[in-house]
Amino acid sequence: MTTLTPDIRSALEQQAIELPSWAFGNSGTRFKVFATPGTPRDPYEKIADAAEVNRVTALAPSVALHIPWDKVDDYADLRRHANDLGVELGTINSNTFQDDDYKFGALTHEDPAVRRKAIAHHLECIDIMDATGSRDLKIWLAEGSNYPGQADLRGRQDRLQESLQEIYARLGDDQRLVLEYKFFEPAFYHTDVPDWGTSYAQVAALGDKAMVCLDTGHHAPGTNIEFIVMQLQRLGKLGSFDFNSRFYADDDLIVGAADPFQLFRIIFEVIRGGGLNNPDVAFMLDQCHNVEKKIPGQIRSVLNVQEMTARALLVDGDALRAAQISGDVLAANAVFMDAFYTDVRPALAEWRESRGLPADPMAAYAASGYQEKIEADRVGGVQAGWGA
Ligand code: LRH
Ligand code: MN
Ligand code: MN
Repeated sequence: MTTLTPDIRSALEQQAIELPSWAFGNSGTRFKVFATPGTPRDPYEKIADAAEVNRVTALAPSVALHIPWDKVDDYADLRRHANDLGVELGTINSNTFQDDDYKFGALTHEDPAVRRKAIAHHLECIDIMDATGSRDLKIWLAEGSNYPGQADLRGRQDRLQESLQEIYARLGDDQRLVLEYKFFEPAFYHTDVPDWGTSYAQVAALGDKAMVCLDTGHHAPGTNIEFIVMQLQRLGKLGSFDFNSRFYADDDLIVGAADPFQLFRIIFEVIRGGGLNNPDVAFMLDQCHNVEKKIPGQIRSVLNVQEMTARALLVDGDALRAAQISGDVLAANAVFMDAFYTDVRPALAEWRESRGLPADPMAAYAASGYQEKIEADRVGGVQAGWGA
């Protein structure tokens, strides 16, 4: 069995992966949303479910909220509820994609009144962050156009910067803004923040508290995502990840499911760039569980990240460098692949047990009775927020 060195164990022990509240709600495609028994009826229940993931894995100490999906009257109370369950409230995600006023844009809109409304929403999100103790405001903009000529591409970039500056100015000293890019969808011709370069240009112009958010599902097929990870870290602007996996587009499947090797390569670059367990680089999930059970789906996800982190930590850095310097292509690749092909699951199970955690968190959750209880208690769960 592979042994995990004390250094590797210590790195794994510090690992923290933030869960998205919306992963616990019902979700689907534009064709159908399937209701799952036991789905949370409000943000309090979403947080309770997230706390279960942390209870069996000790990997998920915080929960991201999406506003207005997770709107409550009293955020300090929601925070107490989370803390009572052993978790924190994390990133606040703004939402300017479900309001008729934003049909032609929000922060980029031609009409100052619409821009004002969208900016006000972000300022409200920052007020919420003050109450929840959250550090990060995550902005993803569903803005763009469908037809050539429809929109003034350049004017929209300028207005975006102006709007972001107003939002940025309201951040507290310990708060950050992370700007997420996505190459298409819902717009199909142009998107206002389509790629890391645009996000970088926009946040670099704001200042040190603005960073880029990299969602792994938001690139064209075949994109070398780990290269982007490397570059953003070189530039000191990799603020956070939205992890998920995809076969085709923004599938939001379980991280590490579609392409475990890609996840390994990404985490290897995070480690190489000093981003692992570095608070500047937040690890988050952004997933939806359309057909599988949601809590086990999240448990599987954080375990996948943990497994690939352990494997990436196993890369023999000295041997790799020696092979790289001597130009030994195949030896370098072999060092890399040896780590990737190492089955770390037995060692991780043993290590979990040594820390008083279940060796098999999936089995521990299944045996806990929690799923049966929520399925019996909760009737009429909410959607993840899509259309809600
Ligand atoms: C957009 C996105 C963004 C949203 C989330 C629900 O595709 O990745 O992060 O906030 O999905
Ligand atoms: Mn995302
Ligand atoms: Mn997405």
